[in-house]
Amino acid sequence: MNTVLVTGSAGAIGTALRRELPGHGFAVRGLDRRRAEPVHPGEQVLVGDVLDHGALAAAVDGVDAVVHLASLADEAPLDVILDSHVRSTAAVLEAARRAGVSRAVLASSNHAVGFTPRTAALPADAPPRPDTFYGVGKVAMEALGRLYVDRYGLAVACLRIGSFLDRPRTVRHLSTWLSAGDAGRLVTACLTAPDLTFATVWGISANTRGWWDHAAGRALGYEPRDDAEAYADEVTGPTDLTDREHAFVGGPFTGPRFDVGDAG
Ligand code: 15L
Repeated sequence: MNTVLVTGSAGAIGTALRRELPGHGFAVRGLDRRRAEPVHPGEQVLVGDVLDHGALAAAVDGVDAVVHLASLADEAPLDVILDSHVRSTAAVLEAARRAGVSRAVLASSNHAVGFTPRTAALPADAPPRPDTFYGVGKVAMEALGRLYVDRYGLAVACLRIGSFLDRPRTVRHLSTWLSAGDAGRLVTACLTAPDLTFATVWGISANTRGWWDHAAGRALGYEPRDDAEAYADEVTGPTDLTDREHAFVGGPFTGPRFDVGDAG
């Protein structure tokens, strides 16, 4: 069985992947600064920081692939973003390369392209248009992935994740939701696609109202099954498509609440 290192394994997506990936045939080794209860008997759970060279080197030793999730999931001052997204990704990719690990899946975000306006079937390789320092960090993360593909021949998939939640809470989430089951299917596709070199793929479910094109994910074998529409009666929020919630990929992150002046 292939073993996968999941960084940020105590977080929401990390916990979901620890649940889901064994059902897809992977043994998971988790690494997180916080101790997480194992969700499967015998699961390997390591406590450590990806910026701690020794802890990271021990964590990647002997694994077949890395899924790098460890990072903040929100806007923060630029210095914090540089550590959380840029230095951490550089450390993980370099540790993977040194350990002979040939494949990495990186948790990018829709906010790497958050200022992209609404259009029909937006491709997953839309060029960078970050909406925040957080989005800038994700652009840099993707660039580091590309560097390790071109310079060292790693296979790297960058997931431009939408809204990973147990269930959609707002009207925007009816387009952007990613379920836990689909997160497991998406990461499995990225870990197993035979022809992967470098790809950016949307991390969303098969949402009826989705406007981000699934083609790149499908090309890797991702077949999402869940649809946020099942929760449409429960959600609230603006419905006007000209509202920034819907007019841009990044929704609320494009608004004045996230002006970057004070965050630097
Ligand atoms: C993200 O990338 C964030 O981590 C999360 O907090 C949400 O803002 C999500 O995107 C989203 O766009 O809904």
